[in-house]
Amino acid sequence: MKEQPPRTRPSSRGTPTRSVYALPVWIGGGLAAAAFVWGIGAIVLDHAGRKTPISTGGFQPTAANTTPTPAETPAGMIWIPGGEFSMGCADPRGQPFGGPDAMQDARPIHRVYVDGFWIDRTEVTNERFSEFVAATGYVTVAERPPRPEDFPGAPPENLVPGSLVFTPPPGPVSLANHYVWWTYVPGANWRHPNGPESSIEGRDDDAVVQVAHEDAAAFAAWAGKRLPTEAEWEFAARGGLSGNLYPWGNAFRPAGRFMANTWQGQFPSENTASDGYAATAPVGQFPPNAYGLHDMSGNVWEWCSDWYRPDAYAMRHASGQSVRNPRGPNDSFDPQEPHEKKRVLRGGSFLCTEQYCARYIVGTRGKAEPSSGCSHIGFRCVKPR
Ligand SMILES: [Ca+2]
Ligand SMILES: [Ca+2]
Repeated sequence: MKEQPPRTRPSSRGTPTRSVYALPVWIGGGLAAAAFVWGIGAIVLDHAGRKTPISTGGFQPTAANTTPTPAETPAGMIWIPGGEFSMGCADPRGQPFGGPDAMQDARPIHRVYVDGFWIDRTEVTNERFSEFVAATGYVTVAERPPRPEDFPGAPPENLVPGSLVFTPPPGPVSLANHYVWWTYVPGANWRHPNGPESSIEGRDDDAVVQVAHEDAAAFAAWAGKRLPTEAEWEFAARGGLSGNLYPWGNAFRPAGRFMANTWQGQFPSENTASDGYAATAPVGQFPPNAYGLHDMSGNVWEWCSDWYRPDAYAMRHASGQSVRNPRGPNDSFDPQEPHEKKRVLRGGSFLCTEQYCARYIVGTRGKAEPSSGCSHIGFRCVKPR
């Protein structure tokens, strides 16, 4: 982290929804799990329309398409062949680095088919986002004054542009209340990720953060791309493997090597940065997966196009919905914050640790209120053939 902005408890500000409700990541857990009964032995349509029974436990090998790789590859992108794979995550509790959460929203594990696509080799960088802003004059959500109609009852003095910044407490705290380490900071935006005093100068290659979902989608449209579906993202992240815990395999630190920018030390007060980075890293500092993609675990969370529901996978099966190129549910529901719509995030961030989040595990799912930028949320794009 760079300099710390003044601490302001969002909940004490009578604040915009962004500050009060939009905190995206991992509030203890358990509530969502308790709210749903998970289907076992459901029927799923495969990509040929055949009904096949699924098991909640089983991963089957990835069957990548064998169609030829397109001759022309857009700059900075990698061709992902697509095919059929097992999507989801087994309960990681008890695994080394598996964390405290059952990850119920990532089950049942089920077969999904995606067409081939190109995907960015890395997260979108500050430099690339700067090019977009210079070319279009685009103003991100965090730079716009919050509209009174979006935050009824908020005092006008609170409707100031800003965004959510990780602000570590000085000592150990209960992990039950994430407001302790998140602060709505006026003036925080992609150019000033930790507040007005911070800067991205000299950080051209860092992943851009403080981008809302619509900001990421606007960048993608400008670049002739789009945000990935959750299924595309997971297919790419698995790198052709099946059931792997991480994009590179099953050992969190093979031969002691750090493979991703995550958190070391006691969360959230002690960040030892043993992996070399206390906050965002320049993209591509850690080894790629077998498809050549960097930072599919850690560094920054990545927006996907799907609405978030914890029962999205279960609903897909219960309805017999095709699992060919799934685009997610038609609406959002998060029982932890029922009044907020959420979009899917993937991959975890530099704040993820086995003490709290563990969503660097490849099949796990994140979520955030789409108007909320955060100091640990970024994105990458895909491009269909
Ligand atoms: Ca780190
Ligand atoms: Ca990432």
